[in-house]
Amino acid sequence: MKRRHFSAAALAAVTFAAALPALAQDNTFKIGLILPMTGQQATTGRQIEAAARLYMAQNGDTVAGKKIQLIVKDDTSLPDATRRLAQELVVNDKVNVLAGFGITPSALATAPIATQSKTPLVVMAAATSSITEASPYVVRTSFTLPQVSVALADWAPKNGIKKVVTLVSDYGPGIDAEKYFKERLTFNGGQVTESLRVPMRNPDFAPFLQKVRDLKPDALFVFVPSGAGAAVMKQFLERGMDKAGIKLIATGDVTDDDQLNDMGDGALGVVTSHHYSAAHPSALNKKFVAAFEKANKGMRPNFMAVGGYDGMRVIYEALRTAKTTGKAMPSGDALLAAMKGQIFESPRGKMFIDAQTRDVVQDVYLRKVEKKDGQLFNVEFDVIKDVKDPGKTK
Ligand code: VNL
Repeated sequence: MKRRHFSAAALAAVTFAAALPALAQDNTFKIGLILPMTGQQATTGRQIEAAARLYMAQNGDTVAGKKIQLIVKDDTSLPDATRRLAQELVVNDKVNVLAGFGITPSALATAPIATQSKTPLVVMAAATSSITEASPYVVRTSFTLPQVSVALADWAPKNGIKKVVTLVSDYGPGIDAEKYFKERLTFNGGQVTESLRVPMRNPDFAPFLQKVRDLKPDALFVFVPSGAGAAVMKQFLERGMDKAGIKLIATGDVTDDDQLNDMGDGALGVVTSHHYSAAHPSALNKKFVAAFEKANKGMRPNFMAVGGYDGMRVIYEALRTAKTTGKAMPSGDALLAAMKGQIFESPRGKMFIDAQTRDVVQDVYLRKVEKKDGQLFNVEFDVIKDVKDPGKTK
């Protein structure tokens, strides 16, 4: 009798213990944040993780009665690892949202998992136009290369730049940048006299720049992913391209706020187009930059940080507004629906998630590198409002 009583209690204890994780899980909203924390794109991972943590520090970790858990995974900048980690996060951790994605191949490799598991996939960094078409569960908070490249191709011919050589990283975003820059420049009466592509992994810019020197265009247009800009700038200056009368124009990935201040005065005057500058003169951005620097030993936020910060905003707001029954966790479809059409002020300016394309619609700025209080910044001097991704076919 005594023994039976004991085992009943033990059984109850076991049952209770087994129920605990289930209860905890029911109330925990999990965000699987997959980033390149090491490898070639490590600066992108560092910026986005810092931004996501800042967003949580500022906005708390409870939304609509749910506890937010951020699970950060390092994909070492390799797409096979991204896909495997996403699979594990969905199957084992049962994450509610997948987020991050430092490079296009990582986002494309993971898109089918989002589709199969009906999990929203928030792209905070990668910027090839077609990514949003790889799965109906993709939502993007970064930018697209076509979006920013056409602005520069409109500016250039009005500013004495008619003949241009393009130099891009040889993969998705570079090919987008090359195509849309060339199309628009040609439409505007300019000419791309040569299109050069450099390998994405361990690029050596020297032989390409030598070729550009011989071709003597009015300007060299460059796209390289975040982290590679300083090397381009250094070699451009070392080869005396500027002194040979060749202007450097680029997407803002090159004069990346993560590296710009260490590029030296040779970077002064470089004109770029992009959606975010740490020098964007809004009250919200000043607050964002100050808080980010304070939380990260003075590290200046770049466009990757803003993609991560806004991505967290899109996820929090979706959880807050998604349709659910009672206290249940919203489904992936309900979250996705609540992400579509979000419109808000970002540190970059006004930002909008187009409900049809799930891509970001935003202002694109023309900027020039200038010195402010002894530091180099991308200072905005013109803006094109509400730019949709020109790469969308529908
Ligand atoms: C991509 C586009 C990556 C722009 C970047 O930095 C970037 C991409 C890592 O789509 O792979 O600046």
